[in-house]
Amino acid sequence: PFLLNVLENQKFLNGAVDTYFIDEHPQLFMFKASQNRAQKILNYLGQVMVNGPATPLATQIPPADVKPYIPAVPLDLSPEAIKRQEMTGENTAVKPPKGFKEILREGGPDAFAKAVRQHKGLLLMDTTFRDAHQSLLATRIRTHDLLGVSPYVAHNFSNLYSLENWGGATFDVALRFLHECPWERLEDMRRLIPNVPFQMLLRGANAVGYTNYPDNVVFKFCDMAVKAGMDVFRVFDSLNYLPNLILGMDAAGKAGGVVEAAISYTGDVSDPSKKKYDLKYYLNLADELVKAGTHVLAIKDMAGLLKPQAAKLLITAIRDKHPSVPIHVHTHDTSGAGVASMLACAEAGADVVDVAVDSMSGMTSQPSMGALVASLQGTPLDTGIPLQTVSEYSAYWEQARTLYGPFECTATMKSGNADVYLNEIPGGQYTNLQFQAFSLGLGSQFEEVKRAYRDANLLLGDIIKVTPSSKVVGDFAQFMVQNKLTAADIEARAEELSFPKSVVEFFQGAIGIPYGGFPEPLRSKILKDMPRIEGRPGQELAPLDFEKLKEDLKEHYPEVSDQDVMSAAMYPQVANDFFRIRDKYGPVKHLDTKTFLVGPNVGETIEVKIERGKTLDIKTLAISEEMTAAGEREVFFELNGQLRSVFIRDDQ
Ligand code: 3PY
Ligand code: ZN
Repeated sequence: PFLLNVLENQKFLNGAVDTYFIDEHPQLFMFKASQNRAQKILNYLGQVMVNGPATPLATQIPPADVKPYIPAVPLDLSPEAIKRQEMTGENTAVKPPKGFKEILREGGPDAFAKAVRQHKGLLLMDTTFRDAHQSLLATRIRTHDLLGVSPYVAHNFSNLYSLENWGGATFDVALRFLHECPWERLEDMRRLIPNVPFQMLLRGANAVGYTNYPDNVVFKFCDMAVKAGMDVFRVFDSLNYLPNLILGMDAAGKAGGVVEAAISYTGDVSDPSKKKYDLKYYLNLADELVKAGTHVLAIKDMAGLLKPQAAKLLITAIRDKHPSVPIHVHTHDTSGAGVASMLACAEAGADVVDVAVDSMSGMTSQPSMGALVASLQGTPLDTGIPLQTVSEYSAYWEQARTLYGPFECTATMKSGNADVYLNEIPGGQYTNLQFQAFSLGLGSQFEEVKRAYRDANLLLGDIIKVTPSSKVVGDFAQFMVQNKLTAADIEARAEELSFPKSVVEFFQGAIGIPYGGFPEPLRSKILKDMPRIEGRPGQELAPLDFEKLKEDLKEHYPEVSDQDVMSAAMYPQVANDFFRIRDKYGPVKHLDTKTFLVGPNVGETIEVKIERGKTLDIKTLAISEEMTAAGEREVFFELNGQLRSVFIRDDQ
C-alpha cells in the first residue's frame, strides 16, 4: 500500500520530491519475482533460438559479443549504504551534483530560461540517447544500454543544458522493434539521472507520430510525458506551419514543460540566389514564436544545411532582435561542417548547441562533443566539461555501438557528403534512403534517388523537409525513380498518374499548409475534386475518447495502463502488437542486447536482472533435434540451477 501511495502522489510523479527517496528505501522494490516472468523470458529465448531474430536485422553485420565497460561512479561507503547494498545487491552511488534540473524544479521554465541565458560558457545538449542513434543506428539503441551508462551521465554531465533522450522516432521504434514500453524507458532514465533536464522532440500536432492527432491527444500526451519525467519539449512542425507549432507549444506549456519552439531550417541564408527562405522569413517566424511565448528558441537544422557563414548571419540577427530569449541550435554533420557551424553559432550568441558523444557523432548524426569541448577550452565559451570525461563516455558508446552492428548506417555510408547542400535530405532519412537503394542492389540508384529528391521537392513547391514532410518528398522521389519519370513528365501527366498516398494527402492539406501555398496547377491536377482541408488539420478531428479506448483494450489486455492507452492512441496497430508480445514474452528489455537480437548460444550462461536484487541465471542446454507432432521443438535451460524447458513451434 505504501508503494501505491507513492505512485499516486502528484508531487512525487512531477519530480518535485527528491528521487533519492527511492534509493534510501530499497525495501520498496523487493517484490517476489513472478515465476511467470522468468518462464516468459525463456519462451522468448527459445523462440529466437528456434526461429531467429524477433526483430528484423537490417544487415549481415552481427552484434558483437561484448559487455561494454561501464565507467565507474563514486560510491557511498557509509554503513547504511553498505547495508542497503547487501539487501539489494546494487551498488549505491553517491548523489550526483546538482544541475539545471534543480533550477527548473525550483523556479519553473522561466527561471530555467533565465539561468540558461545568463550562463557564461557554451551549453550543450547531448543527443546520444536520441537523435544520434536515430540517425546512425535506425533508432535501435535499447533501454538496457541507455541505463548502463546513465549513472555516469548523472555524475559527470550535470552541467548539460539537457540530455535528449525521448521523442522523435524513439517512441515508435521502442514499441515496434524493441518490444519495450517507451514510458518505462523514460521513467527508468529519470530514476538514474535526477539532475539533468530531459529533452524530447515533439512533432507539433503530430506528437511522436507521422500524422496529425486530435488536439486532446497532443495535450494529454504532453501532460503524461511531464509526469513520467520529461522537461524540455522541442516543438517543431514539418512545414513550419504556425498553427500546428502553436498547438504543440500550448500542449507542452500547459503540461508544465519548458517550451522550445523550433524553426526548421532549409535553404541557405548566405546565398542571395536562394530567395524563398531568406533571413526575413526566419526572423518573422522567430518573432511569431517569441510572441507565442516560447521559453527557448530553437533552430532545427535537420539536414545539416546551416553553413558557418549562414549560421553567423542567422544567429546574429535573431540574437539582436531577441536579446533575452535563449537560442538553441540543432544540426547534423552530414557534410562534415557541423563543428565549424556550431562554433560559428556559439560565437554569434547562441546559448546552447547540440552534440553527440564522439563515438556516436559525425556523418548524419550530430557533430562531436569532444571536438567542440576541446575547441572551446580556455576560451570565454569554455563548456567546463573535461575532455577526459567525454572520452570515458565515448569509450562506453564505442563498445556499446558494436552491439548494434546489424543496424549500422556505415554498412553503406563511409564518410560525410557535402551533396546534402544540393538534395537537402534530413539526417535520419539520408541513411534510410541510401540503405534502401543499396539493399536493392542498386548503389547507383541512390544517386538517382538524391537527384529525384531534389526535383520532387521543387515540384512540391520547395517545402521544409522534416518528418513527416520529408517522407512525402522521399515517397515522391522513389515514385519518380521507379517509374522513370522526370519532373517534366510529372507536370505533363499529373492527371493520369497514380501518386503515392502521402503525396496526395499532402496536397489535400493533411499535414498543414506550406509556406507560399501549394503549387498550382499541380495541386488541382492531382486532387481533381478530392476534398481539401482548409487550415489546421487537427481542428477538424473529433477528440479521442480515451475511456472508450481503454475499455476496448481491456477486453484483450486486462492490465492495460493509461500509458499503454496513450501508446495505442499514437500507434494503434503497433501498440497492440507490443501488448501481445509483452504478454507472451515478458520484460525482454532486461536482456542484454546481443541476447535480445540473436539469442544465446547453446551452452552460454546469461544473467538477466529483472528487478533490483533479482537476477535470473539462465544457461542454455540444448534444442531438441526431433519435433513434436505439433511441429514444436523443446528447448532446455537451467534457470537458477533448475532444469526448465519450453516448447517452441518451428516456423522455419
Ligand atoms: C524526427 O522527427 O524524428 C526528427 O528527428 C526530425 O528531425
Ligand atoms: Zn535532428
